[in-house]
Amino acid sequence: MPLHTKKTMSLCVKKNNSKMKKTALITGATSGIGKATAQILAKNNFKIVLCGRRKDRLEELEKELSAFTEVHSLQFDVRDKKDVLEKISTLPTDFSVIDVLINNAGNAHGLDPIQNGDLDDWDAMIDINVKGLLYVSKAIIPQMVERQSGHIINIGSTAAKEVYPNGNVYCGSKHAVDAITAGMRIDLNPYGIRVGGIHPGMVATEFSEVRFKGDADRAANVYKGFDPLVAEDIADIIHFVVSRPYHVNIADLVVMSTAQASSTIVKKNV
Ligand code: NDP
Ligand code: 8X3
Repeated sequence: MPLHTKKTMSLCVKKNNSKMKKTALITGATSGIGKATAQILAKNNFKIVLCGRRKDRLEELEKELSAFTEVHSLQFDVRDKKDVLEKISTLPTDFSVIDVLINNAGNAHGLDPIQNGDLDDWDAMIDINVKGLLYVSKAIIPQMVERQSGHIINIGSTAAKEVYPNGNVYCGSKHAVDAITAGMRIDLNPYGIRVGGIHPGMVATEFSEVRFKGDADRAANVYKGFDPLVAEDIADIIHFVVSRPYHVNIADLVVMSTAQASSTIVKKNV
């Protein structure tokens, strides 16, 4: 076969593959679970829209994943309603049809008894974990409803299922994510949209560094003495969930390390 025909054929295959690919928009893709999810989906035939606030990390990850797939980055703070809606509405045509939305951006801020809680920490957790998830969903759901297809995965937590000492507002925010997930599944059921929640236990990411405001020693101590989950464990599961046949919706998953039995019971080697 002449070389130029071979080249044209391989270009066609590439283009067709690109058309067959689904697009996943992942919030909180600059770190931890979101980043690992972007990495695994990029290597498994998804186009990726990376979202986060840290521009340098978005750029670095976009470069890394471009070796595997088409990638586009959106920089926004999920708390900024106007910016969330605007940025998502400016997605280039090739990325504008979102098949899979992974609402992952979130963090705990502080770990204090309710009487000592910091109002700014409370605002951050409610505004990011709950309202931010809603703003991003609001930007994407109408197109899924119109197409009568789509898949939304909300990252909750074991803190969505139980409350632990000093977890008060973080647990409240994640209980809200759990309830909103169930509500989405009910309201979007007539449109054939899949909605599920994934609820990890302790995962060694930057999560505790954020919770303890950069106190790296205190953060590292959280994961000492046992094998915690790592971001790739949850990313693997997300990949499994999004690659099921369309009639299968994994509605609710709680995932802990073997060492963890509940939010407060962890078998540690002392
Ligand atoms: P990381 O701190 O590693 O990642 C958090 C991600 O959220 C970052 O990419 C961060 O990006 C993004 N983010 C935080 N605030 C905002 C904001 N205001 N606007 C936009 N993006 C934001 O933590 P994890 O990967 O562990 O956390 C991911 C999700 O998993 C969270 O919802 C968390 O609650 C949940 N989870 C985590 C567990 C754990 O033990 N680690 C256990 C259970 C659930 P950037 O700063 O660049 O904006
Ligand atoms: C994070 C779980 O128990 O570390 O969502 O706060 S925990």
